[in-house]
Amino acid sequence: MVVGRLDQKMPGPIFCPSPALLLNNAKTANNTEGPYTLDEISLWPLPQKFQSSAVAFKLSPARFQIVQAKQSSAGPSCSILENAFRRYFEYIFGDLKKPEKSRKKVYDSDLVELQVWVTSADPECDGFPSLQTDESCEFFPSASVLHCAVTSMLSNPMNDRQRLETFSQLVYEDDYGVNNINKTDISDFPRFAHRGILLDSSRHFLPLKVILANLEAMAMNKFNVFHWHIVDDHSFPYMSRTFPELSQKGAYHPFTHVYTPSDVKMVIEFARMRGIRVIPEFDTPGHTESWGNGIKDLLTPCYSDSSPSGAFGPVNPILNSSYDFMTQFFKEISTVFPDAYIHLGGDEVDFSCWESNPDIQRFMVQQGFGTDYSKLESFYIQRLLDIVAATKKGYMVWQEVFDNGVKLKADTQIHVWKGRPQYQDEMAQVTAAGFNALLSTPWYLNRISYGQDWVNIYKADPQNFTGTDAQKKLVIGGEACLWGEYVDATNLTPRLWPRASAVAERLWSDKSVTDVDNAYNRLVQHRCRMVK
Ligand code: CP6
Repeated sequence: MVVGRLDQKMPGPIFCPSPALLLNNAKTANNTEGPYTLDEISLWPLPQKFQSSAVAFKLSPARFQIVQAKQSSAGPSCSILENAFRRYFEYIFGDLKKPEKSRKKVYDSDLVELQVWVTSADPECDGFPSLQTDESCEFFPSASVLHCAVTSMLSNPMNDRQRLETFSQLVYEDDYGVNNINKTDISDFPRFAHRGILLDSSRHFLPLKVILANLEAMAMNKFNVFHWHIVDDHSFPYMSRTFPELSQKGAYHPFTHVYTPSDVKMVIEFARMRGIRVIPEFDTPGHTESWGNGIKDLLTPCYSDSSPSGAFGPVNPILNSSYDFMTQFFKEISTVFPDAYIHLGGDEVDFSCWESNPDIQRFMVQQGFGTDYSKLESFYIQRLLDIVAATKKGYMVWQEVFDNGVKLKADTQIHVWKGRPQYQDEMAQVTAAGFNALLSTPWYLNRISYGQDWVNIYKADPQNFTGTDAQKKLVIGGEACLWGEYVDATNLTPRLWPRASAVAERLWSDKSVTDVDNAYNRLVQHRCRMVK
């Protein structure tokens, strides 16, 4: 076995091929067909409208700056802009304060400014992104300044992140180590408003650092929703102010494996700076084993041979105390998480424990539910939805809630995740009933196989089902899911990326962007950017 020695040369800085190099490679692979031009190869996800030219401008870190345009409506203290300008400058030129980085590249700069023009009505920029946030942007250079503008008056500094991400992807180093950007006109907007990633912090605890790193990768791919599947059967790491026993007794460790109120705040603020919404999921009545440790009588006692077996099932739907608990709990959640939506789960409810319990059997008879336990599930969900609606939040639910015929508010979003018989049928049924739908079935990234499985991920399309135009419009997007049974801090990043990038392009770029070979060339380079 060869063991590395300390005096051996350490690997140098990561080298990402320039767009020109990639094009040469692509040429030899006989892969130059299509309307794509040289610079376009490096953009991910591909913009909606794009025109580039071979005219290159030099950028000197000593002279170039990112500023707000004079006409911009955001105030000088807009935190999102300040933060994004600083991050992206460093991202493009490196940290100039570090001695090895201060390359003192003082040369003439063709471009002296990137001017960002925001037309938001929120000068302090202290708002949060929402489903309605306009993420469109225009991008055009002229003379010595590069202008970034937004077309819509509804627009918001949130989408500044999208522009700066695109801008940074356009910058490349030439053979002399000089940063260049080619003259490029871009008019861009997302195809879908909801572009999410689900992380599961219950099966394995995910340290804050891992979550933040993932938010950074999400920003590079223009994802805008972090679906935080924060608790489940295995552990309850969310530290509740109202019910501290939940994490004290339900987390893997009461101090080290929990998300404190300040941790949660940090995740929300880090995401906000990147135009990302944080939607927490508190999945009930199933998937709640860990809740039972802290809250007496919350879960249904299971029976075997007419006596309690010691095991517990889903939330007990026949006790008023269960609903009193949910009322207080979701009141807290609705204030801790600023997003207008909460994910309420409602998936995979195992009926066997309810069936075994004589009190539940009696309740079924009283209510006239017969032996149809999905009616009992609906009874619970109905009451939960009323509780959450009273907090003025909208809700998302997994598809079973719709499948079981629960009466839902019109703005409920149905999250499709099952594959049988076909997700296309489910998307058609959900939208035919007039509900917003989002898709995850083809994007279970916890599933792995050998080889380039990003291709099937890339080919799936949330609007690929039989239905009217009105139905297609009800599709608000989708989410890549990374369930945590076999994922922790050690393997999360490589399991998720760059395959999640394939989902990002499907949800952002135009429907017609389906050329796998072209995507491959851009993805290779985008992956390299993310590694860097
Ligand atoms: N946990 C919860 C899970 C899953 C779901 N809900 C799940 C089911 C099937 C697969 C992966 C994950 N682990 N709460 C379903 C939405 Cl393949």
